[in-house]
Amino acid sequence: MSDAANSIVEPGSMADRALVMGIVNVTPDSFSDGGAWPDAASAVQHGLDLVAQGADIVDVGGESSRPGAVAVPVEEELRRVLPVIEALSSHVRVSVDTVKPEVAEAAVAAGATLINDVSASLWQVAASCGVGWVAMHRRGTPTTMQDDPRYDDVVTEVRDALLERAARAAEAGVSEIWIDPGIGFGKTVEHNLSLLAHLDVLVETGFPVLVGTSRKAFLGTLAAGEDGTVPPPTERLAGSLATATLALHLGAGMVRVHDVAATVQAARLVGRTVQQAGEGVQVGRNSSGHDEVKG
Ligand code: HH2
Repeated sequence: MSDAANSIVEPGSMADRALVMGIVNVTPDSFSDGGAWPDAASAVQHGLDLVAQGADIVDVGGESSRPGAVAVPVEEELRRVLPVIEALSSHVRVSVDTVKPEVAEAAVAAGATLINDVSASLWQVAASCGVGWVAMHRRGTPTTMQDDPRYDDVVTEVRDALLERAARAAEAGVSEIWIDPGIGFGKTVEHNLSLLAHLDVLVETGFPVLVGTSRKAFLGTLAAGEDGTVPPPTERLAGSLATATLALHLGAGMVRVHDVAATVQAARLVGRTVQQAGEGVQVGRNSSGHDEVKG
């Protein structure tokens, strides 16, 4: 594996633009691209295409987490993701999108250096494997999470839940910890918008922030025509780019997207704007930043 492909994001590192994570779903049922890359060869080619478009990391997943998704047995998830991770990890940094410790460990052995964990429960695996970890917030499981989600104060509750997990991971020795508000995971349209509008609250924790809005249902709802027609996931690029740009402007260090080329352009634009203002894009914030959190 090349050094570039293997690099861990250093705390406090600066860059010209924030990172773009390209999505490689090796699944038959993902909400926007299920079945598009059904075998390892086509999934690897898709990953290489995303790298050519400028992806900094590719996120390989073998189990959909969309609302109502059915869990996949470990063996099947391994069969889907391992050959893809093995092939891609010599070209680009690879994360594995899984909630199963067995899959995370095998993925790291195959070359992944970041565990993208929508259950925010695998920090011990990340610690023992010596890789980075993404803690994403969610309420419930894919089967139940959209059944009337309620919060008193969604921004504070999500921040506090993520900080609690991130602190445990830091104690366990994980040196690269990302936090992610989990847009669409047990959240209404209003919850998603509040989390985006107040993303600075997550950024201020000091942990680098990852945001995934790409093609999600709330963008379809907000873009519905007067006749109520909701654009399908593949026709939500405008909302995906608008929300990615908003998140980057508010300080997200990475966005997780399907449409890499367009998002890289948007990230460059935000990066240049921030530099024009005399600042820099801080990608890897101090990963022990929980010590600095106020309130
Ligand atoms: N969203 C999805 C999956 N994984 N990981 C993080 N960290 N943040 C997210 O917002 C996130 C995620 C859902 O998107 P997708 O992978 O396109 O769909 P599916 O879960 O149906 O495969």
